[in-house]
Amino acid sequence: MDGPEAKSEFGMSAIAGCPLLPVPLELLRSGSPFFRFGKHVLDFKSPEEPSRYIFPEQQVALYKSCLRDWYCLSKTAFEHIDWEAWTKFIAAALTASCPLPLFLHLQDFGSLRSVTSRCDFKANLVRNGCGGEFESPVSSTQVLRSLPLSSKGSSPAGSDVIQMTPQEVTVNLRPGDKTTFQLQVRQVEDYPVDLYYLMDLSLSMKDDLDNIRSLGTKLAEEMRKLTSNFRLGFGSFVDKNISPFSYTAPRYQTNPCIGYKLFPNCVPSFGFRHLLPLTDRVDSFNEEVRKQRVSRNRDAPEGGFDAVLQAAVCKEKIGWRKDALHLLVFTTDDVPHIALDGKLGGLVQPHDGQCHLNEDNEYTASNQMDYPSLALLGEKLAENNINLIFAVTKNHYMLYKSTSGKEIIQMHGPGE
Ligand SMILES: [Ca+2]
Repeated sequence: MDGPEAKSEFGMSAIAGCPLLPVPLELLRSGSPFFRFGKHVLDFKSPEEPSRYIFPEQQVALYKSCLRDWYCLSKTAFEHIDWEAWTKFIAAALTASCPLPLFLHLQDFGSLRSVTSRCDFKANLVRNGCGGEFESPVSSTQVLRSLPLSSKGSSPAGSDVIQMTPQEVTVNLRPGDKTTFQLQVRQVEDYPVDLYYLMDLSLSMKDDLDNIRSLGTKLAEEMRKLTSNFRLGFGSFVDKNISPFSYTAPRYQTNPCIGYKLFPNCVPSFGFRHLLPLTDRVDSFNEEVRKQRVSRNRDAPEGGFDAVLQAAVCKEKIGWRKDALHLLVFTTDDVPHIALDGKLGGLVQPHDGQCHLNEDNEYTASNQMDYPSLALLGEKLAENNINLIFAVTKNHYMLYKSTSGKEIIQMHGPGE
């Protein structure tokens, strides 16, 4: 036998040879730093001084001298790094000192009769003679903020609506440990809901506009079943009013429908117009929708994502309330333009994700920046805590579903 097993067996047989020796023997697997050039380094924490290295014979003599004091202290893996000298020492110890106890690699705490690890279960440490203080941190859970649940969403103005308690918890866990704590969740009554309605006003939507004229009343009626704290806002979009997205010839400047027999009169194309900040006055919504007229533009995809981004980031203009549920309903009957489409019109500047509404609530960067990317849209919607709901025609249902993963409403109307 060779290697660690052989050494271990040798050590145990040495113990067995001493009838009064209840001695645990520990063979450490270390030591190369303490054995250099065939000599032992005892003061390895001091500056390098080869002249102080000792030969194996000196090391054996040193250890033998320890036996006179009943036990031998060793912090080096003597047996591991210099097996030959170690066997000489053991042999000498057995003949000269037996039945004196022999302790090797004694830790500097606890009973001198123990050889043990510093890191163990407390019961084991006590059993092995450790009588000092134990460092044994326990896992802890501390609730830092626990405001009571709100009963109603329409509680006093300025106070936060609380639907979950506690709000802040600190957990300190030892590795592998686990903990439990209680969470209470309650959906309050009358939770405030903001719904901003974003409408495609391209020509193909003219049939839908009639349906939408009564939408405000219907929405308010339905939402009132869920909450009495409901606000409704309204904005519209078409597409960028530059070529090739829209008709830009001088004759179309004021009426892009001119010469179009089916619908000869309409308003110029525009990127996005914020028409009604969120309000609890449903009649304002109906009135605003009633005033809207459709436009006409050239290509099938529309610029609605420009409008979605503005509705998301212009929170003060739109009037999103801090504690309300934010719903942004996006209606369209066609596919959207997305980032890089703007290059067709010479718009090479990517969207900067900022609000660009002027005093008249018109989107001013429409003809300066590209359409936003889906990634930018997702980022801004998440940042402003806005749930985007697509209300689209059946033929584009799958397209919008794949771009969002959010809720999709199929619109049913003429021309389907
Ligand atoms: Ca278009």
